[in-house]
Amino acid sequence: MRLHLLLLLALCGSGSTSGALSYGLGGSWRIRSGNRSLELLGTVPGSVHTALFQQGLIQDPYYGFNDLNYRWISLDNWTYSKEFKIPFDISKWQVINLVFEGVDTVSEILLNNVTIGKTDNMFNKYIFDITNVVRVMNSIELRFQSAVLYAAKQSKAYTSRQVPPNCPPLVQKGECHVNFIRKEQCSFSWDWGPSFPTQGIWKDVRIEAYNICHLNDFTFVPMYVRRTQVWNLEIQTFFDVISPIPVGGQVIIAIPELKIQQTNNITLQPGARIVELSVKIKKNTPVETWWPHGHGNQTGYNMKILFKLDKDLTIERSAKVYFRTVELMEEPIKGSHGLSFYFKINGIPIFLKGSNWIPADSFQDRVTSDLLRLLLQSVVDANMNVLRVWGGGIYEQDEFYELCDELGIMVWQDFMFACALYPNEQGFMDSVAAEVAHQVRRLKSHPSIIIWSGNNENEEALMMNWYGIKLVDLPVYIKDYVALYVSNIRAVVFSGDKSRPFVTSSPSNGAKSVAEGWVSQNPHSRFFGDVHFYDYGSDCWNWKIFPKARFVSEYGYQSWPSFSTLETVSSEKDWFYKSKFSIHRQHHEHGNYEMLYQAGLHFKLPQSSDPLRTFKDTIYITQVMQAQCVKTETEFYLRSRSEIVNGKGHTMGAMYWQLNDIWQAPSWSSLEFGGKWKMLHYFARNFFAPLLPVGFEDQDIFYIYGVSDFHTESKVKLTVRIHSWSSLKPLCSTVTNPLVIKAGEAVSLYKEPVYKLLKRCGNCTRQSCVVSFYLSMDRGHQSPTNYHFLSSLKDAVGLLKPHITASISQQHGTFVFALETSAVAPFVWLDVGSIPGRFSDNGFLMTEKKQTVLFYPWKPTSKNELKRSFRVTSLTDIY
Ligand code: BMA
Repeated sequence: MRLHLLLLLALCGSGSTSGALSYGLGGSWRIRSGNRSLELLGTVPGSVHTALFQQGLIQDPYYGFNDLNYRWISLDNWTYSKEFKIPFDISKWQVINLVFEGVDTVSEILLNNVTIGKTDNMFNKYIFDITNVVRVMNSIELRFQSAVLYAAKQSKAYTSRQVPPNCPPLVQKGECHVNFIRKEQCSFSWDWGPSFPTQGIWKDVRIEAYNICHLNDFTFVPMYVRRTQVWNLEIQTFFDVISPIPVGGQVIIAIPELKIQQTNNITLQPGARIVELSVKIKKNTPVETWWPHGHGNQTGYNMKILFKLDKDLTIERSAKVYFRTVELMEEPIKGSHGLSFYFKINGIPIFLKGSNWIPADSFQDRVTSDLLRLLLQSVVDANMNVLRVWGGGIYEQDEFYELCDELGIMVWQDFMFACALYPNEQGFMDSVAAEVAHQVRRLKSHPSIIIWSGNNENEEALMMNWYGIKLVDLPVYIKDYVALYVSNIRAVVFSGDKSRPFVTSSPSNGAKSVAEGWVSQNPHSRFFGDVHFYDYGSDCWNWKIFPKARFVSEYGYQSWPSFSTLETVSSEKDWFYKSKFSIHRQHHEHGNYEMLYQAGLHFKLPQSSDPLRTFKDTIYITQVMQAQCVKTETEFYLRSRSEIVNGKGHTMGAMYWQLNDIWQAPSWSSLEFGGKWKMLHYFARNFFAPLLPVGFEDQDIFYIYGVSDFHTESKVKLTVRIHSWSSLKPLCSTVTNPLVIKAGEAVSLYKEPVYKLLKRCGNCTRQSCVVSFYLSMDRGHQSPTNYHFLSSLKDAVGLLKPHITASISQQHGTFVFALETSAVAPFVWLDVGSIPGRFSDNGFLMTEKKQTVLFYPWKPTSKNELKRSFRVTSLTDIY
């Protein structure tokens, strides 16, 4: 019996494969608990939890405290089984394989009572040769072991040394030893997520039958040869040739839009064969490159590849090819020690703006195409161009990357290792090697992926000694680290894909970490590589607390999701900030306290006598705080891109933690579970705009920088206005002469001592006034209007309680909210409860009497429905 671990690529597209048959085994399966007390039907792909829920045997696992109530599910050993009839004549096929795209996680697989294989890595693909076992009528069984019990057993059996952390912090209410199992690391709980260590067949399963030979995988990477200015499309095809004699024939590769048609003769020798093909695209061919969102189009070309082989065997595949180059630039910087750390796409330096992606659900079978599209569309709608697929989750499904290709979202792809040390025994290492080879082969044809990264924060964990390892033991742990991420993962990556950069960890010092033996004494150096930065204790309105680093791949603040999202998993008794429920959903130590502490630095905290009102107002103020904190921090990074101060700066990436949520709970996300935009996401849409004015103070001098992502120089005029909190008429307004912002730069456009500014605008004080400003360009392009607070809003003088009304009308698929306010209103928040959709802007500072905002529904709705759910809140409403 043969066992292949790393075959096939799902990008293959829609090609027909004569000479081979594929028969899906998804759909309905039987599931039973260890002692057979529970037997039910479940869907494949899926998990035991979803099956139990669908059959009405448990409640919504996300409701209330059900993560704890249902712990028994993951401690049991479940069995999946099915009877099936083969719908073709098995005697006509030389090889019949059983193919699992993904098994979660530890199982023994029996076909007709014969063990055909075992699985222990949910990120692997498993192919079992069942030619000698399969019959017309079959029974298949997958006997799962509890992932939690398996991990504990593995950890116990590993006697060479401790592999910390043993267990997550208690506040996470999670399971232990997740680093001993190749499974979604956050499924044992995280500081934003519940513990649901699932079991099941989580991806497609099918039977494949073939004669002569079979094309398992097909990958392609366009490489640009700068010297000759020619694109070279490198294609790899992976065959299983079962014919005892060589198979000859031709391969025809066609990209009609580029007028390419190339024919090669090939001979496939018996065995597992990789055929490498190369298509040289002539210098004068008008190839349009793929660009990140905001920098150009995402042009792709349809490609067909057709094998015409002996004995009339034809194999055809089609795919979309995108052309782009990526370079990670680590070079000396004038005026600084250290190295740069930034990306060039198609030769142009690109500031990476975006966020970090976590799994969109604990139960992956619930992550539909619609949900993925909605979340990823929200990424580009917020003017982001990058996501990091974070190493504590999963390698995402194919559709995720296809959408990123299509939308122009660059992907920083971690390998799935996070916040832990890992064992180094051979079995584990082999499993990882197979996993990495499979994932690289599956994903490498996507232009969206611009970098591979070995792990999340494990260099930092080791070198900053998170786990209290004795100094004498450090060398052996470093040796393990290098063995896993360098000798193993990095080597496997480069043997499969040399077209993009690899870093061992995020954060790391990049080339400097390499030079220091792959681990740096201080992995979050401001002078090298990327950094992660969190500080909940300092005042986030003070930009001086933030690192002027080369690249910031994680930073953030928590907030609570909206009431309409929480309402679906809680009841009235839960609706106050210190309820058992509110404490239970918070997985970050002191998180609920920290949010109020940070909010309290600049805002009055809610004080209504109605507890429900106070709860809703508290949710609101945490969102205001988060949005304002992340705005201040991001703007600092954005404006640091073109300058070096004391050797620091040249910042070229700002990716806040975290984009999305796995359930309904407080977290760092800007999108709630299900996709509703928090205030932060609306803010991101503004602060990531391609043209942005950034205001800040240094030693009582007020500055405005202009930040541009355009590829050409911009001539802009800057309008600066001072408003009194107590009046809807600006106190004064100035417009500058045209100023120049060079392509892709941040430059100081305006500078004035605060006292002068206030004096100029008569009777103004820091407490009574606020500054707003925007940039305008010749052909009507205008930046978002930004603002700068001159004092904490809890000290603001003259703020009135505004009366804000909205009249709603419908224009085709969109709804127009015509707003009118009686007074200046900060942080105006429009909410339509659980009606899916988003506004064109939200959480804004309203300084004019009238403002029009659009609502884009994600599902059909009506004016009346919107009217019924609509609520507007602004800052003083909570006082
Ligand atoms: C970083 C991430 C995650 C975590 C986040 C917030 O360390 O990599 O592990 O969820 O911070 O604490």
